[in-house]
Parts: sequence; C-alpha cells; structure tokens
Amino acid sequence: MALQATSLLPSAFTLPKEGKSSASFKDSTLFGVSLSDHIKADFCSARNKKPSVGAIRAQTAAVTTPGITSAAVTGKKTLRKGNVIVTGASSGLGLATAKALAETGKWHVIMACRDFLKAERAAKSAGMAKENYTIMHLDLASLDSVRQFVDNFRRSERPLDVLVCNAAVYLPTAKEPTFTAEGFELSVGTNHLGHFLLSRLLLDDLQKFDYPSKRLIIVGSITGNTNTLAGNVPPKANLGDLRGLAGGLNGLNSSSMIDGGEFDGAKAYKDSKVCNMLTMQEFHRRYHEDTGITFASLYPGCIATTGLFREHIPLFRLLFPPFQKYITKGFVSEDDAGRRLAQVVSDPSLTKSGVYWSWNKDSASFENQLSHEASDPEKARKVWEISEKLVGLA
Ligand code: NDP
Ligand code: PMR
Repeated sequence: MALQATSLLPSAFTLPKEGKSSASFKDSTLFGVSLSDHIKADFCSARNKKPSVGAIRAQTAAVTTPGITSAAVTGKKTLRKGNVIVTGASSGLGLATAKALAETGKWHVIMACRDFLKAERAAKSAGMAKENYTIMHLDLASLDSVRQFVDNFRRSERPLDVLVCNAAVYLPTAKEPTFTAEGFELSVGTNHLGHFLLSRLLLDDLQKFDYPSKRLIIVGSITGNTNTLAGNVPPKANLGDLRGLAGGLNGLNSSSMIDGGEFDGAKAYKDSKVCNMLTMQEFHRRYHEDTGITFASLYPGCIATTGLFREHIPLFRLLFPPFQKYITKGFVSEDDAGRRLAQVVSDPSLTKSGVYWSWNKDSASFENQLSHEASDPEKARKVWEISEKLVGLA
C-alpha cells in the first residue's frame, strides 16, 4: 500500500527510514507548496515526541481508561447528564465528537452551528437520538450572532459544563481577503475572534453550575506549531509584532494579516490556530486556579477527509488523504478524531489544565510541546488584550 501511495508523489520527496525522525526535501511543489532543502523537524510530532514523565502517566491512564464511558469523575456521585456546547458540529470533527458524546447517553450536546438545516440533517444521518442534542444557531463570523447565541443559550436555562471551540474556516486559495460582519479578516475573525468572545462570555456560565469537571477546550493544530515538520510547510504561522491584529485586520487602514503582511489565506488559518492555542493558555493562567475549570487544546491528528479542505484545489483534495494515510501516517478518521476530542471533553484522567493534547500511533493521549511562539506567555497576553478590545470587551 505504501508503495502505491508513494507513486502518487514526486520523487523529490524522500521518505525517512523506519525509526528516523527527520525527512529531507529537494525543492518540491508538492500540493502547490515549495519546500526548501533539509527542513529538519519531527516528521510527525505526535508519533515521535518523547513524552515527559508526567505525560507518560497521562498516556498510561488514557490507554487503560475507556475514553468516554464515564461522564462524571470517578469517586463522585454520578449526576445529571453533562451539557456540552460544540461549535461547528454540522460536519467533520465537530459532528463526530457530538456523535461520540451523544452515544454515551451521558451528554446532551448543544450543536452550535451557522446552518441549522445542515446540522439537523447531519445529526440525523449520524444516528443521534433526538433527546441527546439541541441545535442552536451560531455564526462565529458575526459578533452580534455570538452575543445572540449566548442570550439564547441562557434563556434555555440549561447548565453549561463544557464548551468546545471547534468550528473553523480555511481559505488557502483565496487571492483577496474576505471579512466578517465586523470587518475582520474571515479566518482569524471566525476561528479566533468569534471563539474568543464566545468563550469569554460563557466563562461566567461555566462557573455557575456544579459539575465534577468543567472544561473549556479550543481545537488547535500541528500546522500552527513550527516545532514540527507540518508546521514548517510554507507559509509558516507567525504573528510577528501583532501590528495587523492591533489595527483590526480590516485590510483598509491596517493589514488583514496579524503580522501586518500581505494577505495569505493559508497563513491566516495557521495564525488563527496559534491564537487558539495561546488563548487556551492565557485562560489557564488567568482563571484555572480560581475557577477549577480545565482549559485544554489539542491536535486530534490529520483528518484529511473533512470539509475543512473544501476550498482547496481538487487535486489536493484527491491526494491529501492518501498522502496523510500512507506517507506521513498522520491520518486519522473523522470517527477516531471525534472519539479523541470526546475523550478531552469527558475522560476523568484528562483533567489537567493548560495542556495541548496529542495522540501517538497507538491512539494514546499525551501532553505535547507547543512551538516557541504558540507557548509564549507575553504574546498570549498581548493577543488576549488586543482581542478583548476588538470584540468590545475592553
Ligand atoms: P469542517 O469544515 O468539517 O468543520 C468545520 C465546522 O465549522 C463546520 O461545521 C462549519 O460549518 C463550521 N463553521 C465554519 N464557519 C463557521 C461560522 N462562521 N460559524 C459557525 N460555524 C462555522 O472541518 P474540520 O472538522 O476538519 O475542522 C474542525 C476543527 O478541527 C477546526 O478547528 C480545525 O482547525 C481543526 N483541525 C482540523 C484538522 C484536519 O485535519 N481536518 C487538523 C487539525 C485541526 P458548516 O458545516 O456550516 O460549513
Ligand atoms: Mg501537511 C508528519 C507530517 C505531516 C503532518 C502530520 C501534516 C498534517 N502534514 C505533514 C507533512 C506535510 N504536509 C508535508 C511534508 C507537506 C509538503 C509536501 C505537507 C503539505 C501540506 C499542505 C499543502 N500539509 C497540509 C497542507 C494543507 O493545505 C493543510 C493545511 O496546512 O491546512 C492548514 C495541511 C495539513 N497537514 C497536516 C494537517 C493536519 C493539515 C491540515 C489541517 C490543519 O492543520 O488544521
């Protein structure tokens, strides 16, 4: 199988030998990107990173604990169903997570989606039982919609136990920037700023109710982490001095890119993922101790078949899944990725806060290392402060 898949790729790509952790490249235009010689990084950080001692413990626990079979933390009384909001639950990872949680019968999933009918059809075709989910409208590309969603949710009088910020857009082929209702570049506006406002507002709600383990989870990605091979595929994430973000990303009197550079849709997505991972850590620093809420991020693996790549060229969409399956071996199915995220939502052994979870080839979770930029506390603080101004919280 590996040989067949290899024949799909230009000969410029050299596979690492078994057990080696680096790959070398001649200049290549594989998937429309040009790579320079000898990028040295982990070939697949999730497979090769040696977890710390603490991480090994977490890993062992995750292997031996059935992922999502227990909604309540062991040792405490099993209580009511948990309530979890999952943004972007109408497809891909969000839908698979909603399904995995609903199936346990221990969770009620609030599917926060911009397309109500699509979400309803998706929930039905995933076989989710009606009593296990509610669909509520949320368009993250509009801050009014985010506030409206929070109002509607509060009116439902449902307790909130876990919030999962999962939705995202990826616009790698866009030549010009497009914008959210408030005029922020669409990828950062949706993936970061929409979620930033949502999670800041819902933090109050998370604190209100009694539940054994309350969590706020923001989906990150390997491609925003430049300490990995995937994160070194150009264009690389780089927030620079944040001058574009500070200017409002409007493409008029400020750049549409966080670092103030020329618009690049792929970079904007990766930058937005860095903001997601920084936001999670800033939440942890500011609120974990006082609230006991677990703040976490994760890279669920490369789910190469999802709608995230809908804007990419057809050839990419054709070759990307086999490339990830047989060459990088970073591929994970939507169902498996959904089970991983569901584990971060509900597994009693994954309560540690401030962690960026990844999975190794045996599908055991471990605490992964973030890149220098994605773990820079000063940058996290600045992104937080600028973002609160942009979304009207400061
Ligand atoms: P999908 O495109 O399948 O899912 C994205 C979801 O986000 C969809 O439900 C989409 O809604 C929703 N969405 C997009 N824009 C908005 C908006 N303005 N308001 C509300 N919802 C919106 O992609 P994935 O499942 O792959 O992506 C899910 C998460 O996983 C993302 O955060 C992504 O960054 C992350 N990720 C994905 C990886 C992968 O390999 N696929 C790898 C690493 C991380 P609609 O159905 O209406 O379009
Ligand atoms: Mg990448 C171990 C190697 C690895 C992994 C785990 C990923 C994940 N990718 C890897 C390697 C490579 N990719 C290499 C060597 C190349 C050059 C041939 C490559 C290219 C590539 C492209 C063009 N990869 C991509 C793209 C995208 O457009 C995707 C992207 O960046 O979306 C933002 C992508 C991805 N690779 C991944 C993952 C998980 C993605 C997409 C999703 C994401 O980060 O959210």
